[in-house]
Amino acid sequence: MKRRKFLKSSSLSTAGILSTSLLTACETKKEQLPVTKTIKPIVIATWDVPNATNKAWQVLTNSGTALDAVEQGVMIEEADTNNQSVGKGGRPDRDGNVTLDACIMDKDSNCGAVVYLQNIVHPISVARKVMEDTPHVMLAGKGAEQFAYEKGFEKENLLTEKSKLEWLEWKKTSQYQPIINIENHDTIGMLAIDSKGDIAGACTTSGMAYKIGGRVGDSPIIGAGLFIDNEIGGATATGVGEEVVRTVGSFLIVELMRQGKTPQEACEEGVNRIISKNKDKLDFQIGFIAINKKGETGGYCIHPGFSYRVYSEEGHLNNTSGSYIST
Ligand code: SD4
Repeated sequence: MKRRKFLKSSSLSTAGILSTSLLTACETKKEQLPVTKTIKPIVIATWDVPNATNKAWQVLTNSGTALDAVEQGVMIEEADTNNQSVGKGGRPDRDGNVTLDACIMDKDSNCGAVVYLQNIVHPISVARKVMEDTPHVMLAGKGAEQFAYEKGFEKENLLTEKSKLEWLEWKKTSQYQPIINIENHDTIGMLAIDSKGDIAGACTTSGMAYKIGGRVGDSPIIGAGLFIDNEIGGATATGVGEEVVRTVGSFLIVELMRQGKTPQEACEEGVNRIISKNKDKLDFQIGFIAINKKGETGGYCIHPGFSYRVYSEEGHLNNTSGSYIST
């Protein structure tokens, strides 16, 4: 009896020790394992572009990558002739030529861009081909157009009747002077996080209306119109590109987030940097949006009237209030 009792109690205590030590080991192991966070996809875009963010959201919720989401999202605006700042239907330069700029950047800091591209509806997809199929980052003008045809893109007239008539009207009074103005807003910059937590961005525009032929803005310039660092976040810009280029705006905003600022704080500081360089002539529009690795977003603009769309599990939000300053 005594022996049995002894064996039983010793086996129980051994089991106890074992289970305790196993438990401790498990707990220790659990502590050492990386915390598995639920990653929530999210997309954010400049201006009120629900069709574009809807498209990107569909891609993200069907397990698509952030890169596919931003490309397919902005393609909606490129094809929409009612949007006169992007793609087909974009306002022409002062000679009546529609010239498009776009860039794209992925989670591995690969990037591609096209500038001064004519006759192609989807510059963003040509930019992606530059990124994926060439050793280069940027193709311009005729070279970019030729490359697009080689990749199977079709030639199309981008100047719609509406944009043509407006341009003809403009010519009557403009004395051929490009206007640095706020009339041409709707350039689309889009940032997304996919279900793996990876970030990508795209930016596409027909640029400033009635610009001098050959002019290129910030939108296709990596660091200015768009920048992604998959460890930190992403930012993209809309508005007068010359001002964004002068401060390398999107790169600046990502670096400010790296230093600990929230996307909102970083966008505000990016805009304030531009204001500080233009104290006496704030007659132009600049807006930035940003996202960080946690999925927090922000946006800020020099002038009222700026908005940006966010689509996440929490729904579809059009942010307008508190995202701008009046000058
Ligand atoms: C550009 N940033 O070409 C573009 C124009 C723009 O809303 O964003 N318009 O300078």
